[in-house]
Amino acid sequence: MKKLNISLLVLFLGVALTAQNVRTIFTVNSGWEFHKGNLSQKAISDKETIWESVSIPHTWNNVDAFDDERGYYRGVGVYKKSIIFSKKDANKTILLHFEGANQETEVFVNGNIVGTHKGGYTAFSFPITENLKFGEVNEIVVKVTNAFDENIPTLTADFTFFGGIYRDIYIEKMNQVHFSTSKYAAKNVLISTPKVTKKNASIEFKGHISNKTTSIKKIEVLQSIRNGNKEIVKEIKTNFLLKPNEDLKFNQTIKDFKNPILWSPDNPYLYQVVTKIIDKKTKEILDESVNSLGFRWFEFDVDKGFFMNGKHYKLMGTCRHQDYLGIGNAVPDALQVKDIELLKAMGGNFLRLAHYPQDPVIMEACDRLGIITTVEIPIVNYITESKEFATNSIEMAKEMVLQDYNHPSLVSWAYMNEILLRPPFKDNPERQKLYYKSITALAKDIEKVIRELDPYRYTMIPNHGSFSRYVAAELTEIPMIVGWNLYAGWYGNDIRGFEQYLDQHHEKIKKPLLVTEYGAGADPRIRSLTPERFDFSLEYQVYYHTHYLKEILKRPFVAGVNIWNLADFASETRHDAMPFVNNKGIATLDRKPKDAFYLYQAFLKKTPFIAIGSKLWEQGSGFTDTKDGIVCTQPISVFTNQKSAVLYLNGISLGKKMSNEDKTLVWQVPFKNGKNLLEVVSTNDGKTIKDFHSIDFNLIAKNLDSKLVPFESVRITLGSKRYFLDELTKEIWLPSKEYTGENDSWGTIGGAPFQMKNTSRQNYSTDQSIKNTNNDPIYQTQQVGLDAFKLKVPDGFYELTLHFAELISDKEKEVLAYNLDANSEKEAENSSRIFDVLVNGKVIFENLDLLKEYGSEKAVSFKIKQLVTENNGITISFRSVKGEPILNAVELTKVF
Ligand code: GCB
Ligand code: CA
Repeated sequence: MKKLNISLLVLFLGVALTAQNVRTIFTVNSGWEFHKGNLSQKAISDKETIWESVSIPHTWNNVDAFDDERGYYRGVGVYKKSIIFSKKDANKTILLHFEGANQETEVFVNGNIVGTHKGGYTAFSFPITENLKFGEVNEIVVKVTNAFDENIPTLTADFTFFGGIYRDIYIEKMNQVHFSTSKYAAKNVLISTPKVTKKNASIEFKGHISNKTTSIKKIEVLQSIRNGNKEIVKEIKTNFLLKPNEDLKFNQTIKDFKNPILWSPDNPYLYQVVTKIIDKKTKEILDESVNSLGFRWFEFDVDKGFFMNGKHYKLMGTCRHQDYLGIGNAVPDALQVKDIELLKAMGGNFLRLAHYPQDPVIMEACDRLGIITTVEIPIVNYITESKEFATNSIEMAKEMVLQDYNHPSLVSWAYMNEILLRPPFKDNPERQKLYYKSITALAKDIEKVIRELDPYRYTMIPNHGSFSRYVAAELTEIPMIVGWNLYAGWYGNDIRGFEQYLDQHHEKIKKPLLVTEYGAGADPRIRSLTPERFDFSLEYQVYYHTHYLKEILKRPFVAGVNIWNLADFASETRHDAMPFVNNKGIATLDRKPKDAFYLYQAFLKKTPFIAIGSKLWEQGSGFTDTKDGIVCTQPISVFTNQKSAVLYLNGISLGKKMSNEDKTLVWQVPFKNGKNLLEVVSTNDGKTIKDFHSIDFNLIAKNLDSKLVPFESVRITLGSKRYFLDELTKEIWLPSKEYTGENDSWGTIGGAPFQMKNTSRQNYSTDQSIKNTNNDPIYQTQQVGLDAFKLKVPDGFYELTLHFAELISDKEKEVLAYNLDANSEKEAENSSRIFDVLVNGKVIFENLDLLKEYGSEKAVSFKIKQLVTENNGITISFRSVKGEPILNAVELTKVF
């Protein structure tokens, strides 16, 4: 016991002694003050200036990127902070390291500029020693701007450019002799494994050592490799002589690392490399660097796909954006890592860090969990044909490679996403040719730089589905892998266009293929029993991915795929069902799985898996199957990789189903009013797995005055086939139908669903968000030119709410007016409509002119109290004064 204590004491002392000397690294995230807007040096120190106290990670767009208004603040924000360094630090080299700030940054220490950085997604470090006062208070000021800059990628894109210091800030204190990394904020030791086999591996270590002293230093660089049990398995050391003020480039190699335990998605085995600079004279450790190391070899084959360590892997995964519900891109590390765990839980083994390098914790998690990765610089959609733009792009490429160089999970670098999506100079072919030339030239330059820095990985360009354009611009020629972002069945009408595209590539381009994006939008609040393109239902997303998955798995030449996207993400330019959000995630903005996520689990997971779908909805609603029925039958999907399963409703079996090629079992479930408990059980080879889901069902009688299911309330969206869940009230809005005559109890009479001109979006055609509501989908569809809407409810006192929104925008009206064919003239006239609304024959609104009174794309609701007597029910009728009347939604509640 005593002996142990002494040895422990010695151990602690030992640690304490070395720890004093080597580099210390810590975050300086706390205690910042922030001012939105630019400030002069004078205003920064002015007592009148108003500051808000914040901590890093921080963005100034977490609110305005999600609010009801278009646009978000793109400009300067100023951060400042006091910091004290002890006098003992005076002989150190001190770096300020930023993991990322969007997108241009200037850093000042005590009023002096210490560095500037361009680009929102890569790290940067500035030495600040010379500007510090030791033993006194220092002031750090950081100015960041996310304003548009034509010379900095990204210029435009389908995601929000949240501004601010949104990743960690670190201080690094080191000795005068140290690994120098401030250039490109590179990894302090670059480690590669040029040759790996099962029997033997070679390892290369590269870096720079700086001697900031005025004397010659004799040093030793020691590389110690520890295995997973943290036992030293290999060491090498090399002596170097450092002249005063020298920045020495070093290079060490191990040629015979015997029987390496290989890194792979199945077994992501990591070694640990500790590199030390040791003073030969004093034996003092001057600097220390820690890195992980994984041994693997890999290859992309044109016909057979991806191989790692000789084994075939179909790379199945997603892309990822870095933002999160309510906090934008200022996401704490712990939450970021959960994304990689989510991908792993999906059964994924592949991640495309699109469209930019991400927080270091992401790739660290991928190394640890066995997720293969690609990463890219954020050139998206357009380039600027300037020297600065090219230089900034190249600098970013260098930063990316030198910062992410050591990750065993990383197999390819990428750049230029969909660069020919909307090439400018449409009306000037000669000019456009020059633009194309600039793109090709820039691609070649970036390709060259990346290959020189890292000859051990692949390169890739992700294109959109416009085959010949990219071939003509040589963009399928320049990189080693061709990526395609394919959306047949979403943007493109015919879903089979997907497999045709794949086969076309395989036939014509002799390069490995990755499907770098594919996806369909699904608003978690929308479901449909008749899913169709652009309805944004969870069900259409499942349909789309089922088709794609099967086609992908059939084709070995498809090396890998990345679903667009792991989760929904902020995109300020989008106005779909959920404004300012791209809903192609297979998880929500706060990472709740959508049904498509379970589909992937069923296809990809190797362990027994079963899940009941529609989990995002704990509510259900619908009309009884028959007039005097007491149940409503609706389908429930179960996703499983098992051979069969039985579904129970409130303990009663609904029968056994055998698995099929879609790995989706569908039961027709007779829901009753109130709680419905679903339990699915699968027993195969003696093993049982289960899943549960409880649905609170709001049953409405088909015959609205049924005695068996008394009427309480109903909510109907017109011109729509979707079910919509209001997340606040938990009420469900049901699709509309036509009133078919005396035997029917409710529906529309006359008119047709709204249909926007000049769009491929079919029924769900407004790509406009609706102001003054969070429930845009209720207002985005409507019945146009209707005569009436009938609800034959029993006698009583009711509250009736009519919901309107003029969907023809002012912009649309202009287009129509200029388009002088007969039809559009009629259309333009229709767009300014005036009508009367009557309830049970009584005029409620006379000459209602929504456009004039409220403007277009505004949610307009009217509540009306209505007494119903003598079995008359409620009839809302419309009388045109000018143009066609409209109605978007109806809500009816019985008061008593
Ligand atoms: C793409 C883009 C991506 C978009 C996506 C979409 O091809 O690369 O940035 O978000 O399509 O959803 O339209
Ligand atoms: Ca971080």
